[in-house]
Amino acid sequence: MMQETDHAKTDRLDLDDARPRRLPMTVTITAFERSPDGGKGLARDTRVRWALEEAGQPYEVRLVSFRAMKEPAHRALHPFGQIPTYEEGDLTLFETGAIVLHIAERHAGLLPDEANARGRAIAWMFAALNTVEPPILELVTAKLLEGDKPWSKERLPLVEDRVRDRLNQLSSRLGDADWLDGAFSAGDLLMASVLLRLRASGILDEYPNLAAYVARGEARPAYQRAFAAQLAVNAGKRAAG
Ligand SMILES: N[C@@H](CCC(=O)N[C@@H](CS)C(=O)NCC(=O)O)C(=O)O
Repeated sequence: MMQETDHAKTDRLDLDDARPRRLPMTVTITAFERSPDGGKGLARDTRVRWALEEAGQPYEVRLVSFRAMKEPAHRALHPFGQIPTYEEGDLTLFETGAIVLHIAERHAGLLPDEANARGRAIAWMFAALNTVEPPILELVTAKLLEGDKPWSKERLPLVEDRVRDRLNQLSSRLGDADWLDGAFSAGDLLMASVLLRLRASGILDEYPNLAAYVARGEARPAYQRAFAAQLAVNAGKRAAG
């Protein structure tokens, strides 16, 4: 066996010392200074907080007003002048799907290791945002922004039924499983976040397995921490916008 000389040992130590140290980078997200929901956790920063909590990653939050969100400094981070954004070193992201995927790809706990299972979990992320969320947002718009229109009463049942169509399909797929595809994943995190928006309408409760699925998501300690953090910002503040 070759003996390592003192000189070689010293060289290695020097090299080790010269190696750039990887300091953990601070993650900063943006959130409403005053959320329109008054802290019910429906603003989309909650999803990002939840993903970071699941991943065990610390983060900072920069609160922005509605006015500041539309100004050039924020638009440089988010082209559509919205929250949340995500900054980590020289990376800036917008869109909760992209942000949650970024977190999930870099940290354990949100995506399975096995390639096919990982692909399916990502498919559920897209399904949540691309297939299930749109009719739910349509319902929110119909109620909050169009409720006073003369045609609103006639349109609302159509919009509600489009939501029910999707929930019927989702409910059949979930069946009595705990999560959409095996263990909890970023797909479940986004799906539960999207479904949460329906609770006030009463429609979620028409699907006991989906209501229980959302409740399981909310019971996760990481969700509880995320919810509490956004509530701490919004509690007692008058909802604006
Ligand atoms: N598709 C975007 C939607 C972002 C979004 O709609 N953010 C809302 C808050 S939850 C917002 O900033 N609304 C204020 C506005 O659009 O002016 C995402 O998933 O990040």
